[in-house]
Amino acid sequence: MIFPEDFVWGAATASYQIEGAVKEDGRGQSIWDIFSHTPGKVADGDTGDVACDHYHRYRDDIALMRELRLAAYRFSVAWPRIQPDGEGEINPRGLAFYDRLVDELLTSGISPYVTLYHWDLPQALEDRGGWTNRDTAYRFADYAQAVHDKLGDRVTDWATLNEPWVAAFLGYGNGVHAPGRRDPGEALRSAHHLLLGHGLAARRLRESGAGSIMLVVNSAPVLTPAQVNDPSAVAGEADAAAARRIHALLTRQFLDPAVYGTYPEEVLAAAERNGGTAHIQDGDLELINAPLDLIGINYYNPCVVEAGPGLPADAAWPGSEGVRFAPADAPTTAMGWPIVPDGLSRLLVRLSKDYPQVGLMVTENGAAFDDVVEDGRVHDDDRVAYLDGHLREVHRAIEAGADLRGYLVWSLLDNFEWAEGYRRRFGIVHVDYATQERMPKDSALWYRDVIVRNGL
Ligand code: PNW
Repeated sequence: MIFPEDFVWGAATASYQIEGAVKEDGRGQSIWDIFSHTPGKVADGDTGDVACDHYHRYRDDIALMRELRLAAYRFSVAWPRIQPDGEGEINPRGLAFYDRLVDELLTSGISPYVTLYHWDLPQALEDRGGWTNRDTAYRFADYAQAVHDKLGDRVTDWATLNEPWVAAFLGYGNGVHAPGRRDPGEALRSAHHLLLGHGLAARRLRESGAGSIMLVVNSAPVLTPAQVNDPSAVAGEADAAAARRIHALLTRQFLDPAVYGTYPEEVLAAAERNGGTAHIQDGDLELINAPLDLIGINYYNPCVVEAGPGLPADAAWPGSEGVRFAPADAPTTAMGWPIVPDGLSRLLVRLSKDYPQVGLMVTENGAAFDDVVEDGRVHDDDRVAYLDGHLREVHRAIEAGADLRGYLVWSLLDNFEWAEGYRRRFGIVHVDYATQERMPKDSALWYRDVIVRNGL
């Protein structure tokens, strides 16, 4: 099973999950500093204060990436390092870290993929409403411009937002993520302002000569329970309608505005039921519809739903009234997430049909398992099987015609898994948090061989 010659192999991380050094070189506070230090919000009271100490160990981590033969490394920039208060003066010491990081990657022959927003909003902006405030979108575009001004001579691949669905609906809908607000209307408004920020930033990046611009979404095929193990199962009309609505809320809510400048009617109806659509101003959709080179897909598991007459909306899914979220008949990871590898090919083929003018890249895929260190090794056969199964589906999607440019595993390192803290390990490299020692798991060595062979 050989992949296209120019297929990009790599790994991904995010600033707050790995950097630590939260008080260093003039970094301001982010919503995740405040949230993780609020008792009860993160498992075991974990915080990103130290995390993987990547801020100090980035050289060693890049040496490791090189040993693993990664061609690409996707990381995110911490906005509060660049603008401690989210606006105005640029903090040169914060920007200098990413400058060093990019130089070290390039010296090592690894292409940097820069994500501008992976959820660490400056707390000063949250104090003024965060993403519920339209102004945050404009502040984001200014920040994006500042980062591009510094790194744009060496970085060609840019992503504006990581997973605006999670940022809006877990941050402002069910409150499981920072800033921990719980209001369906605010969540929908935040989603729109995130999109506006994407459009404004994408335009600024384009005008500044950015090589490639990407929007990264968490996406999933939305299936009925019977379709999990039988893709050809035909759903009844009520179940099919539930699945269509959830697909609109999860994926089309972001990709239709970005690619076509339109909102699905399901999203507008959800807004109408939760405070109205006044936040969607004339001209916004035109701004959001900025030319896009790539859609980044983060895939972990399918979304399984059926009709649930009379059920209220789930807090993370405003607009999901009358839908039941069902378990999947499949084995699960340590996150409790079902393992359905062919969900990835089903998703990629569908997106390549729905958005044919934009290329695709798998920007995250991976799994947390309860790793055991034995004689200084982690024999994570379960993770190898997960990655192998999903890569076969990536290959299948390419054969079926999907314009898929690359695959980035989540994650390079075990790291701060948001509300789950450090107890969930997604890395292909094990991190001993007491010593900060890194050790490639069997999955890392396996992945290196896949990269070297350019196939399975
Ligand atoms: C993604 N959900 O998060 C993020 O981009 C990563 O930072 C994260 O570590 C990784 O996936 C694993 O969780 C998600 O509840 C978090 O649907 C939650 C969901 C999806 C993605």
